[in-house]
Amino acid sequence: MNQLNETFNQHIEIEDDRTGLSIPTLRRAIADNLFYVQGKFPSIATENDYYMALAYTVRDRLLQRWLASSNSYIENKTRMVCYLSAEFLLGPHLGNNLINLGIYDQIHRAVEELGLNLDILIAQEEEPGLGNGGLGRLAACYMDSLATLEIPAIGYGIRYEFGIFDQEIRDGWQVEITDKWLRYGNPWEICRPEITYEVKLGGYIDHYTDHNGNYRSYWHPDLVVKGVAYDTPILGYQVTNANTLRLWKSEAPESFDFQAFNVGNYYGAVDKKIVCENISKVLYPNDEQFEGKQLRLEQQYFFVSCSLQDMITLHLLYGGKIETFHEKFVAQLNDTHPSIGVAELMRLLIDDHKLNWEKAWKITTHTFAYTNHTLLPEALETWGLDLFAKVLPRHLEIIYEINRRFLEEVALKFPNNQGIINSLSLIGEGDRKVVRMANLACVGSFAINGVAALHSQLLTETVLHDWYQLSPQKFSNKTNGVTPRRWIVLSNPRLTNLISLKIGTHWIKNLDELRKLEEFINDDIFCKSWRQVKTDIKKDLAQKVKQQQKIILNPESLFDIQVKRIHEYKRQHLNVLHIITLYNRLKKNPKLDIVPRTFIFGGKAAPGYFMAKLIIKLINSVGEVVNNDPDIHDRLKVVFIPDYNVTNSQRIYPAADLSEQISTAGKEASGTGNMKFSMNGALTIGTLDGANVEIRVCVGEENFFLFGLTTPEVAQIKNNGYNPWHYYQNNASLKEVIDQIASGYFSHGDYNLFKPFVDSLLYDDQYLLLADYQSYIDCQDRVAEVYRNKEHWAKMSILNVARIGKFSSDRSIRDYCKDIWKVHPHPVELIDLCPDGQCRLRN
Ligand code: 26W
Repeated sequence: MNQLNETFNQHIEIEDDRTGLSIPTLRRAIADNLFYVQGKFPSIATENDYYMALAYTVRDRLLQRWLASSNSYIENKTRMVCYLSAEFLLGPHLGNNLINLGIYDQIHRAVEELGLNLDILIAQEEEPGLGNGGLGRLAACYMDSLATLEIPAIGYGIRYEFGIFDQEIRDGWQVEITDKWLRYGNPWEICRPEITYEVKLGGYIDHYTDHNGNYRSYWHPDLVVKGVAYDTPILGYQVTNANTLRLWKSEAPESFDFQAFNVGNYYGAVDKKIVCENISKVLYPNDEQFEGKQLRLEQQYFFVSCSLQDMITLHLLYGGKIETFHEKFVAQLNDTHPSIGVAELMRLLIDDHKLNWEKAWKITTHTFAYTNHTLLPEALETWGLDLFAKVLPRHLEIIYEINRRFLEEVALKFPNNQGIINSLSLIGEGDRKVVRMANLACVGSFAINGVAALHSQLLTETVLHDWYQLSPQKFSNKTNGVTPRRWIVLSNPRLTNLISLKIGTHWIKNLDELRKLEEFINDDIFCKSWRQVKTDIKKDLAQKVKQQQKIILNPESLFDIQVKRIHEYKRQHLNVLHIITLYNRLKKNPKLDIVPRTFIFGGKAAPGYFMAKLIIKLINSVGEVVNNDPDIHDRLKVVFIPDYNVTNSQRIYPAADLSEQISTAGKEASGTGNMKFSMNGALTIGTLDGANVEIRVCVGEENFFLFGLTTPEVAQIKNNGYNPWHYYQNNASLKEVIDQIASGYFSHGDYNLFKPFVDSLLYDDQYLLLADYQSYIDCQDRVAEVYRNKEHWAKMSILNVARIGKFSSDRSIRDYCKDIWKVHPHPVELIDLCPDGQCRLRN
């Protein structure tokens, strides 16, 4: 801190201290921001003050690039990708921005010279957890790749005041704590109070004929809410392009204050204000489980309406005609959550911009493309008709009209086929009438894709089979990817350095170049360094676990990790069955020579998902017994790392030897954690599910531990009347494990605690754990044998990294650009926003 004082007294030859990248300038800028933004003297500044000062320093550099980008996109009237997503699970910005700006080392030095520690400052940032899991994190990776590939793009979503809950573990159970991520302010966002749109809700529709004789509708809403734009610049890696993530916050329109004053019902008006503000208040924490809540429908409509109004405003502002909207904008629907956009764009075009139906429909169906992210039937969004009519009366009319015209066409193409009409209808007519959002997305989109080869194929065979019959040309596969900037460079600097020493740094932008590592597979020194890197990272994680949970881990043991949302289809409990199997082997034969293993779990359960919460309790209960049994002698350890999020995951993926990707075949659409593990040199034990299939082909079958039933085998076993009892009765070690859980062995004798769990396995077992048990155990035994040969394991690990290039989100985004979006890179040049250093004096 004294050093900071000294810095102030130094005379610095000024580069512009808001854009300059030299170490003295950065140092000066940090000090400056501490004074003028945080309003603190170094002597009383907290770590958070320093973090904020640093964040503003980095933000200034971002803004220069962001303004240049927006300016250039507008001037050149470039075609834009709009990524519509109810979730963006960004993770902390600071480290990532330092990497993408290419100033990590400079900042490290500058901060050090100020007597501070960069790691500590980076750790101050509360991550924006505006997503549940895979879908939200994918959106964040795609934003990084879009900017890196210099594609003009806007991400549109919701600025939840409370993101995904923080998880604590008490007595082995999950406890949810509100995520107050905005508590200390958010230096990465820029509020745009002038960019607002009104969104109507509820009420009724009037019909009339206008003076040109056109039949028209007028919507009298119950409630009008205002959406305010909050922008976050997303900078690409080593480029000038910085795109916008625009998130909407809901507020009451100004008129409320006025009404309150006039009407005298102050409290009544304030109530309404709260209703408005509630819309963007909290992220729904359900993953893959649809819940037909009114507020959720309002959230979806709110952000989609603001976003489409914004796109139209931008288009008209820069001289576009409404008729050419779809030529300048393409809107990707990230699952069905934003699919109300199809009806909303029709409404905006017809009611507000006075286009006729045919023109509006042409524009709409040339604007949207839809990505499906799940096959689980319980995740499919269908809104009860009553609720839908109450919240969105005008949209229901529009949906009926879309449906009427559409089903006429279907009937022409498939005469006398009521079956296909029923399945394609936008309205489900079961015991309960519903609006089917997937069907709305399909009819309104020119392209439909799944997120891994197997998933895309299953879509055409199952949930979207009839859509595929109708319009096969709309369908394609776009296998997911993840950004190597966050998931290797930022989270694994040791591995990054080792790789870059051998093959340079181009791989960071062109991940296929990792292939050059294959050359060094027989270089003993390299292989040794590779192992050393992994061990060092495992030591770091062990240190952290010791600090936080007082559990001692052996960094020489096999780190066997499963981190992801807790869900029965992901089968964390199959992993537990294996742990208990090993435990029992050791109990029977304490001298048995087994490969020591550390089992690490992490993940949140949806708060209302009882079985998922019970699985967390089971993991912790088994851990308590195994970790403290003297017979085990530290050869097995079980750890549940609480509050799995982006920040924690960046420490976890690099430390893995073994990646658990063990979902029931046909259930995991893609998975993206599987890619992150493999990129960091973990080997995978997995089923033929989601992107595992493609990962295995790329890294080579001999470098992947495959087990379990295939998708067709799962279907067959179910068709034949699956009987979990049969497996239980005929497999002694399986029976022992289940009996043990049932007996209260892991619950201090309480045999009721895990009864629902045991019953669900024995009498239902939807996800075929018992059918896959032996195959999994045998495969795990193979894993252990291979791990004994550390040299061989290291080679397999290197090959996994060398061959993982396909799973960069850069590749995914290139595929979307070429096949679906038809957009091209638009490189931006850095312009001097302050020529002659005068910008702060100019008005
Ligand atoms: C309405 C409740 C709800 C909420 C979220 C239903 C469905 C979702 C998401 C679509 C679930 C999700 O995140 N799916 C995951 O998407 C990832 C990115 O494509 C895939 O890698 C995962 O396999 C898939 O489970």
